[in-house]
Amino acid sequence: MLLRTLLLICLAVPACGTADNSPPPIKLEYPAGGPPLNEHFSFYVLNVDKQDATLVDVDADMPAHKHGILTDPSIELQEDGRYRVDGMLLHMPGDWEIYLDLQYANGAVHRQTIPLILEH
Ligand SMILES: [Cu+2]
Repeated sequence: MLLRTLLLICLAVPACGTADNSPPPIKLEYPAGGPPLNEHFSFYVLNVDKQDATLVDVDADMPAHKHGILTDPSIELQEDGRYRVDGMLLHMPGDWEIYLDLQYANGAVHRQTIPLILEH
């Protein structure tokens, strides 16, 4: 919930993130038109490299329904520093959470949760 609050604040304040030396936040680049319903798709994860981290796993759940996804997405680092995630499949509409597991230089893995509402 704290992360969601911070994201909303950052969206509302144009200069957010420039007042200190913190790296730019992780961003997701979905296909044009947004993530499709019940179709395999790929997306990109941006700014992982700017945090001196490595993307080691991607997963997703619908917490309200207590279930996850039916695929095991693969991750590929691109030459431009973005990560391409293939094999994502969100099989029903509603409130999803995308999970990004980032490993930092000290070996610690931290999970970032990105909310996603999939329309009918
Ligand atoms: Cu569900």
